[in-house]
Order: sequence, then structure tokens, then C-alpha cells
Amino acid sequence: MAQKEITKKGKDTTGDTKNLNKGVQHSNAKTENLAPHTADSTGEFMTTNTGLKINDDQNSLKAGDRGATLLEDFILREKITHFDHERIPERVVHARGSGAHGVFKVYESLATVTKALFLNDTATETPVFVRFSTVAGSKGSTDLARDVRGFAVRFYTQEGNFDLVGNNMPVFFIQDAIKFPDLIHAVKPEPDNEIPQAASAHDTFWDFISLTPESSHMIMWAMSDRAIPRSLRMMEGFGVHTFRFVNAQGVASFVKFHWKPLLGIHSVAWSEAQAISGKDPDFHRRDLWDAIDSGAFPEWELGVQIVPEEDEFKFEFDLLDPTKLIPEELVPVQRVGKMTLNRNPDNFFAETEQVAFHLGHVVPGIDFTNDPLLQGRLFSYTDTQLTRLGGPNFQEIPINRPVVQVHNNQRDGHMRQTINKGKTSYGPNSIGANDPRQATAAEGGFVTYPERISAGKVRARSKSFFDHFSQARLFFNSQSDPEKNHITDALSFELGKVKAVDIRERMLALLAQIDKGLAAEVAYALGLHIPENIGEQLNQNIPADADPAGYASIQVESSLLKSPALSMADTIKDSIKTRKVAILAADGVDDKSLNILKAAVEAEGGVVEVIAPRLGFLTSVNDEEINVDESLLGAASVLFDAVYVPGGTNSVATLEADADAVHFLNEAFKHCKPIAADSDAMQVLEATYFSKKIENDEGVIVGSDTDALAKAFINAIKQHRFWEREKPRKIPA
Ligand code: HDD
Repeated sequence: MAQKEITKKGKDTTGDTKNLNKGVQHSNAKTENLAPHTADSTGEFMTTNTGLKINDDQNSLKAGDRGATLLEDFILREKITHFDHERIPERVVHARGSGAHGVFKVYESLATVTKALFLNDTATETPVFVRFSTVAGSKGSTDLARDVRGFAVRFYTQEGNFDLVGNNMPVFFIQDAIKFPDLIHAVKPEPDNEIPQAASAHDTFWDFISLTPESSHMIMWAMSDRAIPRSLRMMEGFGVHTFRFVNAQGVASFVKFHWKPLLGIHSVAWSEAQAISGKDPDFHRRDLWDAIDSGAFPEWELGVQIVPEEDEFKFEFDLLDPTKLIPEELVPVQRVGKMTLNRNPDNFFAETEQVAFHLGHVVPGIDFTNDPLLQGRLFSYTDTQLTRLGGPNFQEIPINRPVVQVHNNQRDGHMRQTINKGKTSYGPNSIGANDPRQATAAEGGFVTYPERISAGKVRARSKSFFDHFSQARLFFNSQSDPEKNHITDALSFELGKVKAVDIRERMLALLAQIDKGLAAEVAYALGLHIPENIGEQLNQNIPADADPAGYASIQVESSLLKSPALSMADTIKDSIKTRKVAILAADGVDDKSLNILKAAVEAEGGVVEVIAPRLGFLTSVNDEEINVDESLLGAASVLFDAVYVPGGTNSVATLEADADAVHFLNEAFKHCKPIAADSDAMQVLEATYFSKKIENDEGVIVGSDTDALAKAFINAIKQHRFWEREKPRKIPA
């Protein structure tokens, strides 16, 4: 698909594109498909919904200027009626989300494993729409909740829509879809008092988890730093289930999908996440929007792990079990293409809210497996849209329409948009020449993979799903020490909020099945002991219907002791693109050192903001005017990745005496962020509690040669955080 470049003013080279946000934009099949449905009121008259020009939209029609209001006022009634019906039910899960448009391109043809055209043709740029989300919170909840993040990608392919509806964690809490309503009821606010919002730290969630040993692996992920990402642009995505690829010869293989962010995988600290939730609850949404708006387009590589069909039983775990991942050390992730998000939505409701994903939206060459979680999901997604979007025609909403034509015999229903011509809406028919006709596989028709199944009907779980702890342990063992500490702290925090002691104890017994050291540390924090006879305890405490096989204590050892790919510490740290750097300054600041450092950070793609005691302009030591981006009152260190203090006698003296400036630095230090200061600004650092530690502290850089300082600072920002600082474990702020 040829690309038209659209300039900052939102006009393309033909000059007619309206309604595009700032930044360089690209037109593609989906933007063209959306164009007839977009409206731009610039320079237009106001009308009613029937197109009648309105003369007065500010005063209702009255009998005399002091009323009463007349029922005749159709303009008033239309306006109020529409307003009264503006809200639709929020998603029952993943209610809070942020969306973006983009494109995907495959690097090399994957025709040997799949016939999906968008994965075969390296020349095709496939439009995508992505929605990231948190799971538990309501639509208006904070972005920084400790939670799994949804990572749903729609590919508008030439063979129809393909939705990859994944998460930022590669496994799930449960093995069978029939348990999903229980899981969600447990994590949502408690039903009597609707507390707490967007948090798993409460009794019902941990009650369920403590009785559901299959959740152990996912709990390790959910309590890790993956659950508090620095940015939606800096997290991995996973299709979770094992899917099936089928090539043109009909040969199938198993596939796991991955998204690898080119900015690396980074998180924030938990105390930071809590502060961000107060300072800027839209932190992730704003970050995604701003990055795209400024032209710093987020990118991910699509990864696939392919397992030939004959290797299905080669692993220590079952490929159909969604609580297991395939370690990358066993099956490498091949990076096969790139997704770039390059356009913000024009309208949140029309696009991000009304998009209806479904992992049943597939194209020829991609098929399902019998993973019982996947199978249940195939039912749920369309079903939920009927309530959420109000009827069976939600596929006609512009954001949901494929870029190819839709023809079938489905008709009518609420809000039908398509005007189907002709007499026939059935098949076979002779009146309409039997159109629309079915397509053979050669014509692109979807043919389900003819997997052989021969079995009795049972309500059961396969024994191959009974190992719940080996991969939980593998994950924990693969983490760096700071990451392990964060898991311990997260569990201590969450279980500390649980009121029922028996739930806490049951969790300790479960944790002891994963790692005794971890269980002991959490037990210490909770002031409890790990129950003795752990296995028996588990089997006793877990009701038979929660654990029909009595498998809560089954222990299997993974032959792989560590998987380095599971630790964020081992992922790329080579860029400072879009990282936010705060420069603390006041009147009398040394503009030279400020400007040199600012230019160096910006040259590497970083974003710099000058923060001063008040808004407006600063006057530098050389009488230069410096624009202030934020005042110390409005800014907070938790909204930045790093901080720099330039020299200048008066500026330094002002900041040293400003409690907010000193707190800014203390908090940045607590959250293990890079801090740089000109040697002349030492006084400010001396006012902080960490000044004594500066000499040995990695990530705190002081110097008088600003060029050299900037270089060292940039290298430190690439590292993101200096978690080793937490060694004493308690840093005040
Ligand atoms: Fe789900 C939404 C991801 C299991 C039922 N799910 C939803 C979204 C994502 C996921 C990213 C938001 C899509 C959007 O942005 O609109 N869900 C997952 C993953 C799962 C998973 C990765 C496990 C591997 N989900 C799952 C199960 C069920 C559902 C087992 C039900 C049996 N999910 C839904 C839903 C939602 C949904 C109720 C709510 C809103 C929607 O579908 O459109 O149908």
C-alpha cells in the first residue's frame, strides 16, 4: 500500500485530509476506509441531526423570556436526548484502555509455515489498531495500578481482520475458561462495598488465588515489575496461547506470538507507581499520546516461536496449558516483522472505546489449538460486544470494519448501516445466482485445520496440566536480585492488605511450594509462620471442587534452572529516546551548562523540561531568558526518568533552600534514577539526605566538564534505574 505523507497541519499532499492530529502521519487502507466516517466541523454551520441549520443553540424555546419551556422545542429535545444516551457499558474487564493506529510489515516471507498473506508479502504494509489496557479497574481508574496489561492488536489485512488479543505477560491465571468469571469476580472490587478500585490487594482476590494453585506462575509475573510498566511503549506483548500456523500445503505447526519493544522493557518502582497515580492518573495514556504526537513512533518486533507438529509432546509441559510458556532458550523467538504506531485516534469513543476485538477473528493460515482457555474465549468476545455495543451490527462500526468488502446473508438488527441490494438473503438461492458464493481454499476461503480428535466427552483436566510450580520457580529463579526483592515486597504489600489470616497463611503455603526463601521473607513481613506439612495443608484447605485431582502439592522439577530471557535486567538498554529529563533551575542559573546538557539529551531523542520555583521565564547569570516548563509546585520527580542540576550561584542558593527542589532530588534518588549535577551545584546535593553516598553511588554523576557530564548522564539514563541502591532496602524520601 503506497504511503502518502501528511504534514503537521494535517493535510496530505493532495490537500484534502482533515481531522488528523499533529506529527507526520501516514495514510493507508484503513485511514482511507475511515475517511468517509470522519467529520470536521471547522468552518461549518451547526445543524440538527437531520441537517437543519440551527439558529440558537444556547437558549431553549420558551413562552416569554421567563418561560415556561415549550415541549415543541425539538432542538432542545434532540440535544438532551442524545446526551442522556451517551454512555455505553464499560468493558467487564480491560475497561481502561488507550489506542493507537499504525502499520505492520513482515521482514521475510513466512510462507514455509503460514499462508497468511500479510505474513508472506514483504511489500505489504498492513494497517493496525492497537489497544492497551489494564484489566481490573474501571474506565476512569489510574494507569499505574499493579495489574496485567492488555495488548490487543488488530491487523486490517487483505484477507479480513486478524486480532491478536494478548497481554504483557505470557501466561494466565487459570487453565480453563469456565473459571474466568470466578477469577474476575474475585479481583474486581468486593461486591458489598465496591472497594478497592483497580487493585488486587484485597481478600477476595487472594482467597481465590490461594485456592487455585494453577495461578502460581502468573502470580509471579503479576507481582513482578512487569505489572508496573514505565510506559506502554516499553512492555512486551504475548499471544499467550499456543496457536497454529498452516501453510499452503496444509502442513501445520504450533506458534507462540511475542511483541518485543525496540525501546526495551522498563518499569517504575512501586512507591513511584502509587505517587504517579495521584500526580497523573493518565500517565501511560498521556505518554503514548505525546510520543506519537511528537513523531517518536513506538515500535515492536513481532516474534514467533515455532514448534513443528510432531514435537507436540517433546516438552515437560503441555503446549495447550496457558499457564506455561516455552522458554526462549528451548525454542528461540524469531523476529519476523515490525509494528509501528504512527497515528493517534481522532476520537476516543468512536475508535478506542468501540473497537471490538476477538481472537476468533483469524485469516487463512492462522488457526486455533484446543487450549481450553482459548476455546472458551472464542465464545466470550462476540457475546460481550452484543451488550457493550448494543446489538449484532457492531462489525459495521467504522473502527471494526475490515478493509475488504463484507458479503453474507446476515441482515437487519439494531442500527443496521449496510443497504443490501437484491431479493435474496439466503443460500442456496437461484434468484440471485447463488451469490454471495463460498470460496474454496484456493480462492482464499478459510478452511479449519482438520485435526483428528477421537475421545469420550468428559468434564476433566488433563494430567499434563497438573504441574503448577516448576515454571513459577523458573521465573523466580531467573530474576535479578532487585527483581526478586520487588516480588517479595509486592507479595508482602498485597497480602498485608488481606484481612483474613487463614488466607495469608494459605498463600504462604503456596509460595513455599515455589520458593521457600521467598515464602520465609513474606512470612516475616506478615509476622506469620509458614504452615507446617505444606503439601497436606494445601490439600486439606483447598476444597475438593477447587482441586478435584488433589494435585496442589504435586512437585515437578523443570530441567531448565534459569531462563535469562525472563529477566528485564537482561534486556536491551541502548537508548534514551523519549525519556524525560528534568532540569532544576532558578534565576541566576548558568545557561551554558544548562544548554549544553539539554542539547546533548535532545540530540539522543530525550525530552527535557526546565523546572523552576515559578512559571514564566528565568533570567540566567548571563541575562539570557530561559523558558520554564513546569513549576516545582506542579512537577514531580515521579513523572521524570532523570534529573540534572546546573550551576549558577544564585540558582543553586535558591534551590538549596527550596524544600520542593530538595524533595525532588531525594525522591529521584529513592526511585534509583540517574541524577547529574554541575560541580558548582554541590550545595543543592548536600541538602539532600543522600549526599554522603554520592562518591560511591552509581548513577549520581557530578562534574564541571558539561560535555563529559552529559555523556556519562546519557549512559546512565540508558540503564534506566540503579536498583542496587535499594540494597539497604529502605530509602527515605
Ligand atoms: Fe479477555 C477483553 C486478553 C482471557 C473474556 N481480553 C480482553 C482484552 C484483552 C484480553 C487484551 C481487551 C480487548 C480490548 O482492548 O478491547 N483475555 C485476554 C488474554 C486472556 C484472556 C490474554 C488469556 C490468555 N478473556 C479471557 C477469558 C475470557 C475473556 C478466559 C472469558 C471466558 N476478555 C473477555 C471479554 C472481554 C475481554 C469479557 C471484555 C471486553 C471485551 O472482551 O471486548 O469478552
